[in-house]
Amino acid sequence: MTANEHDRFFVPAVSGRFERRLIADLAAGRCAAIRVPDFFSPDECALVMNALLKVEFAAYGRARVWPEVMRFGVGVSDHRHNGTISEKYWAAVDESRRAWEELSLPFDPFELCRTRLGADLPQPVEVARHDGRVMGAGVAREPNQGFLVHFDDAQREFSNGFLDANVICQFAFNLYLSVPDSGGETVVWRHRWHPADDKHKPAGSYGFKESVVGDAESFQMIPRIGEAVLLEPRYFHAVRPSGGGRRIALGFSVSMTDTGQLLTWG
Ligand SMILES: O=C(O)CCC(=O)C(=O)O
Ligand SMILES: [Fe+2]
Repeated sequence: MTANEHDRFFVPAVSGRFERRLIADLAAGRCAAIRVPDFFSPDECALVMNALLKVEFAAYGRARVWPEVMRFGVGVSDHRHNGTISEKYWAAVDESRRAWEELSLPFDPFELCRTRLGADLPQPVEVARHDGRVMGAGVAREPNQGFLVHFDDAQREFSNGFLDANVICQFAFNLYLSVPDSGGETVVWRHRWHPADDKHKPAGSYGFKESVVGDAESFQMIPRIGEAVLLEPRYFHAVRPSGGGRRIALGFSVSMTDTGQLLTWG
């Protein structure tokens, strides 16, 4: 296939909700992302954003994540040690849970995401467990300077038994609470990691040089406030730098198990 030919399965689907059929399409590779505008109402977004305006965000580890990305809450990616979850993660999860509770929101935004994400599914969407312990529910992420080209695949980053379930595939979930005036697009390339790609990866960085995607087909999504996106994170993807204004999204990973249940973790 040459670069200007189009794969009909490499498309973002758009819908009023996360239909069971579309989630199956994403898992099966019949689409590359699902976009649900107005997943949160403007009031719901404003409530969470106003609370987040009053707290300080912390940076992801700068050795691995540069340009700097800010976050409120904990992600397992900063607590990976030789392919396992380091013990410090669990204390950070407790701390993060407390910090979110201290916002005193009238609802738990991650729980609301899970409920709506699972509304058309036969099983509830739940937070994943690892060795019986409940993992983190997610983070508020602020990549104002963008995310480098990267892919996310826990089965490559962690050794077997990452979750207490038989995982079939993994998605990335984002709910946009604040978007910049310009920039901040999410770009997805029709290219999946190949061992030879590592020559485009500076040592220690989570990201690759853009040369890794070559002339692969791509699409971009301009985030809107209240929109939720579920994407296939094994496709290389990036976030472009923001041109003024904060770009803040609630984010977590989603794993589909062999019973079709969705489990979230961050
Ligand atoms: O913020 C976004 O749009 C995508 C961020 C990302 O890299 C991910 O969710 O895996
Ligand atoms: Fe990602």
